[in-house]
Amino acid sequence: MALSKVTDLLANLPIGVKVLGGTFLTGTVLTVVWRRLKGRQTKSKVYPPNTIVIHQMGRGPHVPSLTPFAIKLETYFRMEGIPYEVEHNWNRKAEKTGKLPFLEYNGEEIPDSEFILEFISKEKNVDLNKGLTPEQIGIGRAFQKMMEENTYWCFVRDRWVLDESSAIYKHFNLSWIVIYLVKRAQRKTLWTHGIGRYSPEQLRHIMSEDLKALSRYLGSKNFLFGDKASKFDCAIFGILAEIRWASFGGFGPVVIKEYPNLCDYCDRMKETFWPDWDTVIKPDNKQ
Ligand SMILES: N[C@@H](CCC(=O)N[C@@H](CS)C(=O)NCC(=O)O)C(=O)O
Repeated sequence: MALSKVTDLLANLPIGVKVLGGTFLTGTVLTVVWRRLKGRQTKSKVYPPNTIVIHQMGRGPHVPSLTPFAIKLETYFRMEGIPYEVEHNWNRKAEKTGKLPFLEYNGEEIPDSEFILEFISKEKNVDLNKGLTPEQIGIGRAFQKMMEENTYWCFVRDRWVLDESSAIYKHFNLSWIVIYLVKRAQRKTLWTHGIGRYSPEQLRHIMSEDLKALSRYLGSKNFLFGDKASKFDCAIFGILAEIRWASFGGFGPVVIKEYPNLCDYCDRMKETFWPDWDTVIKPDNKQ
């Protein structure tokens, strides 16, 4: 279409459509600029050598992070007594993957919670599978990946898309236009992934079946493999904590309550590794 035709078309649009379109465009441009500027703020910060810095979203509400992968990392570092710092900035994502969390270490950026753990294991000489048998490592990997690559997506759709009350968006006072745009983007991602193609009832069933498998394996044990928590518990706890405490208006909390041993397990992980949980989840708490 020739440029003159496009300008004619725009000029002939009703005034209401022009105002709405203009507001929408200005809002989008301002949001992008503001995010870029906010993202740059923490980039210039310099830390002492060998400091582990986890970049993630802000604290709370209900959980120390709205991303399960940051809860996984923090829980692991706490379990192993590895000191770390946290930086909270929704707008600064990993340069290579565009995701959160990511690690900053001596000026280097390492994205992805699992690769972060592998990196730290070499750097700090810790065995990620300490005390586990080869069979347990196999089982742990299978459960972790079920939770991170399947249950997680059920939870994402439940919290961000299916919840008709849009409770998470309202908590952050987001405008209807942001809610509309984020939900639309999420729907697209979830459809491409495949999980977005199930009915809400099927999705809930999938989540419940995953939790049932985990619940059956956990049985009456304290942690996945007995009395001592492992890296796998940290990853699984990250997802369960989000489902139980941070689904906002979603169905997650009702589904997990079908499995009392998983609820007890969440409480146990929280009490063991997060004695400061209640303080940490206060939104103004930065550490
Ligand atoms: N496999 C990654 C997953 C990270 C991930 O999916 N993070 C989400 C937040 S829970 C994210 O950054 N999403 C933003 C996006 O996809 O644009 C890990 O283990 O760190």
